[in-house]
Amino acid sequence: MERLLKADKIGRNMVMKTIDKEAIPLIKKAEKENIITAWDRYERQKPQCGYGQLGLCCTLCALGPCRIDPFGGEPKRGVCGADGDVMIARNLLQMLAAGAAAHSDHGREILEVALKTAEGKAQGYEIKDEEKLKRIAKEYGIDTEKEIKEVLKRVVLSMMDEFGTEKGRIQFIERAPEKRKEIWKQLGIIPRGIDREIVEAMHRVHMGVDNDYVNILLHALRTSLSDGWGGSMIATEMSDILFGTPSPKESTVGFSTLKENKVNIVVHGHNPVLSELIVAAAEEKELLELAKRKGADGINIVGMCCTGNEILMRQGIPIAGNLLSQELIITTGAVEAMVVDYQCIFPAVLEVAKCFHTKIITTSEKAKFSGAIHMEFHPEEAFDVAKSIVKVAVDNFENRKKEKVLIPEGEKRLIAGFSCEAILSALGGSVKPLCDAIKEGRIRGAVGIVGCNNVKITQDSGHVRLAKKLIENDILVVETGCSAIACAKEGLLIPDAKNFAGEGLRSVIEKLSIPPVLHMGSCVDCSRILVLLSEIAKELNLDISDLPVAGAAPEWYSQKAVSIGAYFVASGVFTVLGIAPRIFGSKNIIELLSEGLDKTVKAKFAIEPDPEKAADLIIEHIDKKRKELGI
Ligand code: CUV
Repeated sequence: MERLLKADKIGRNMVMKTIDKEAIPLIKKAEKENIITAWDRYERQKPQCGYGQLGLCCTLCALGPCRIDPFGGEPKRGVCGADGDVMIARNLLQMLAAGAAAHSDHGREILEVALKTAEGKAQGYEIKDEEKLKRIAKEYGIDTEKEIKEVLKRVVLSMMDEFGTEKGRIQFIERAPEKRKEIWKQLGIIPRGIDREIVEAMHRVHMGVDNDYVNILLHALRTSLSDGWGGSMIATEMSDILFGTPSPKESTVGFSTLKENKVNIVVHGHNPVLSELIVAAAEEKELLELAKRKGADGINIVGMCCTGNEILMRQGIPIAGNLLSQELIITTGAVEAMVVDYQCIFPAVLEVAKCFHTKIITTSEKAKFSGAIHMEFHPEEAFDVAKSIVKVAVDNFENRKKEKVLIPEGEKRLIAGFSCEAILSALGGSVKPLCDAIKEGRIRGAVGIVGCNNVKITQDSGHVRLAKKLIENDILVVETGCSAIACAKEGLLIPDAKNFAGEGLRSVIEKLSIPPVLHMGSCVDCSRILVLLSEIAKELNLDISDLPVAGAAPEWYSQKAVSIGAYFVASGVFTVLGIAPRIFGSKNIIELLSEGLDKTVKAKFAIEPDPEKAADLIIEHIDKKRKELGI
């Protein structure tokens, strides 16, 4: 409770919206032109509902909405009789299930495209990483001597089976260290199938089903594992097979990646099956010629959020911003089209776009926005649709009003593309040099900073301050999602950022010519972090929970982040959250998610809104683990 109040106080006193320097002229422009952004809407929501913040509000069924008095008075129970523990646990599981569903459904769509590719029915897709396909085929026990498209088809069908799964145990679980699998087995939380766990979660939160908060939260862990080691891992691996496994690429970041003299297209959302083809379509001669005829010097694609991370990691396409940048980028007046698929897209982009010539183009049957142009994407005619989308943007260039354009200057460099394969290759083929550096203390530990932006924290400040303090203390940082974009804007994703690193870490990264903060990809690529941790643990013959590592989500907002946080902890990673989850109405649940989990899965959550203090907690944890290992 005390922590939550503290977090809220920080929220209320917040004067600064962002530390992104390129965002400031755009925020001023928005204010001047009366363009409403998420920060304004947040102000208008205040005070946010106190019951809701504590998790003591239930809207699951029509007996309610119900609420519970947090001070022990009446009402103590909802109409059905649920107490605060059950209410909070059910709300949390429902939130997590939505996040796991989002990641996993994204994974399923990649499989659908891959299947059509294997059958020769998809337009514009091919197998880019045969070596990886064969490696994964072996994990599934599939014969790799067959024709490559046949191998792909069999792998895809086996992965599709993971969703319903008859096997009763998803395949990639086998990648975890033995000790970890044993813990999951003892607790009975090995995921049986991706859809199964998510559907069961929705069943359990139905009124009158699971009324034991411990049991509900155990299933939450199982559901999260079906995401991290299931849906997300499948999304990552199959994306690598279709679009190539990322390797280090130099690019640029920020609003300044928009070009005044070019047609600017922002791809926003999550799934690379769309953004990859938009990038390819923008290279088509006829479209480039059309752009020229319209008076533009070319077509400029920039990414936003995780679909941006996907094309940045594989193709070096510039990344314009993260979650809280999406309205501001339209405010530049220089965006011909914002093309979206799904997840993390504010409905508000439509409203902002009304003030400019920007067209919002939706592409997914499951994610329509009223008022947007809908151009549906299907693998069979994907490249044609991609070209039509780019054409809409090019045609729109002549509607741009020069006097309304404001593109901030800056353009920071970054290096992205650190897949596990890329990290291993930088290390000379095995994790051993990294393990040695950890043992010798040149690297004190490693931390994965992940997740979003949230209006409750000055944009990017949580990610950047935490990352800076960690690298200063010789802790290697790996990042995904909006976190990686935040640190890129701050110049932490280039080898020159070694100047922010402590002496030990600097000596290692200098030798490898890598930055102190490694961009590992999009949110589904948090699964890469699991694989890397497993490799390190196996090399040292330890469990993940024995390693001097931690996770952090300093500015998280989304349901997906709940799932990521849960599978980090369930996989043995101590994880610090910068935003309080809605659990403070139950002492039992606070106790369970901290000490209770520590006793069972050997890792726990901590909540700390101040990034400096979060870093202290992490350093303390890492030093404790080092001591236990005698290093
Ligand atoms: Ni990509 S990290 S807002 S949900 S893109 Fe979505 Fe994960 Fe950023 Fe968060």
